[in-house]
Amino acid sequence: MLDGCVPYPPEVADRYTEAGYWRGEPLGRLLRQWAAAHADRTALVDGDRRFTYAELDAWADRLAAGLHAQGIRSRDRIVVQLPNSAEFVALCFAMFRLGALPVFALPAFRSLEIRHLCELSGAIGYVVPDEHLDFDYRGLARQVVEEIPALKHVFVAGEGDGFLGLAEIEAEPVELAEPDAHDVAFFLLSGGTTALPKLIPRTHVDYEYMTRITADICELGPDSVYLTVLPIEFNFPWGCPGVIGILGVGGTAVMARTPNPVECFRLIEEEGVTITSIVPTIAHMWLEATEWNERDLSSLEVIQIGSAKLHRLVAERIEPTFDCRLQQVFGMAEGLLCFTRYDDDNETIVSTQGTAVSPADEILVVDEAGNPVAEGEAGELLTRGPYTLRGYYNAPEHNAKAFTADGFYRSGDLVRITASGKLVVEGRVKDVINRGGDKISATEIEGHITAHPNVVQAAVVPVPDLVLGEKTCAVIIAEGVAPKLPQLRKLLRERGLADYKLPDRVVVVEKFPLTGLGKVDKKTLAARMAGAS
Ligand code: J2J
Repeated sequence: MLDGCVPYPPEVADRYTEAGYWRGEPLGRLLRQWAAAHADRTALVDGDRRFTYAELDAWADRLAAGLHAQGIRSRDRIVVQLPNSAEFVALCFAMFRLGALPVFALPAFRSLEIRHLCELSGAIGYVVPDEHLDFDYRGLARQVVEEIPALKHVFVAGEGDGFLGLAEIEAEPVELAEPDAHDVAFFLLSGGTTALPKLIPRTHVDYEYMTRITADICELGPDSVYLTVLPIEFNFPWGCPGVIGILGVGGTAVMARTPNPVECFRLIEEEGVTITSIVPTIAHMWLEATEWNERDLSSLEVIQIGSAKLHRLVAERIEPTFDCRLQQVFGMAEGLLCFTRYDDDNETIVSTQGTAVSPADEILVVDEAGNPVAEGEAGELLTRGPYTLRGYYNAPEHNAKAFTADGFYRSGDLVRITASGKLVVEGRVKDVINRGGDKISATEIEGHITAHPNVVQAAVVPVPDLVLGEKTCAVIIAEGVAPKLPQLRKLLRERGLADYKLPDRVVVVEKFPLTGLGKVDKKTLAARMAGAS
């Protein structure tokens, strides 16, 4: 395995292989098999463009040869920041064939996050669109390239304008050595428990298993049509079962550029979408939109909702409004997925996050001392299994805290298991704000806010919000004139932060409540802020 990754212990890996979970085939080879089985079926729909499996397969070969000709080799890291698009899929499979490693960056990321990802991954390349949602990514790339000398290659999906366009590098397919299926295929990002995101190495075998088992639970087949609504770099739309899961059964993945119901409902009607995955905030927006949007959504069979707590009242409206099933999903880029099942009773579907997708997933619910809680009590969720990581990339010190000695990942989520064995998310112990499914590290934002000359101390806490679930409240102790919200937002934006991380509220206080250990008591502070709005 790539240096800096923590492999599964050999006896565990053997067990997963013997049980048939891990099949030992790299993702690049799998696309070839899917293309052989479904050559003329539509694999991808992106705007006016449609790609058959044979076309996608050939495209990935030409791109792999092109990257190789540019000097990209096996295990080279490339930060990929593309909108939902056919290019993203073709490029990833090209890199899988080459053994080069995509590092997934959200389109919302700006210079600070991209710089961090490049440095952390040791990337030699960066792929951007020319423009997306009125933002000039080539400008961002120019800025990043200047600051990161190791970044030797920038490729642009669209007009290169000084950089190489992805279409320009395509070349006649060449013979390439296949990567080891047990090695890393790509890197996902952690949801911000630390000041800056950590890299999650996902292997070919673990990811293929996860997509296969979830496609099976969702009963996907060649006639299934998946609508990619969330950013494709996010684990949920990419592989739960998402784009890879649908390709594995010969179905079609349709790309939406935004979650806007005007765009998404049109695509559902025109393409006969059967399944999609969204976050509660989008579910809320779509429910409202059904009141005025008259598109025919009757092809929808299931809507998966996850990434943040789904309010029961919203959950109850999904099936009657869309005349399709609701599937609650509790997941994490680190691995473990829990789904409600189609044959669960209605109460289970609206009020729980279901059960783990693999029989080999191991779940522990523990108290602060690390001991299992009494049945039905809430505690921290610990997990390990055939598609859950054993360590973040190049992070030995953090890994020592984030994993138990026997390889369980400490999720930072507070959960309880009901009498019938279903998981319910109760809250979390990690210092994260879950803003409509976007995870924001409180520590990261506090660090940037205290860069303001008049801020002595800052504590960032979540406050409840009807639409987003949670919003970000910055509580500050100031010296002299305290900055107002617009000033703080401007400061953070100038420091290169993504927009979704900017605080929604700022409150000035004289002092913070403290815990017995003298640390800021964030629970009490959050409760005060929730009451103060
Ligand atoms: C409450 N909190 C939830 C839920 C995730 C599928 C679905 C989601 C993610 C994801 C994902 C939740 N209710 N139903 O990767 O493949 C919070 C938890 C969790 C964190 C993980 C997938 N579903 N969460 O959200 O890595 O706090 O992955 O630990 O972005 O989201 O965030 P992330």
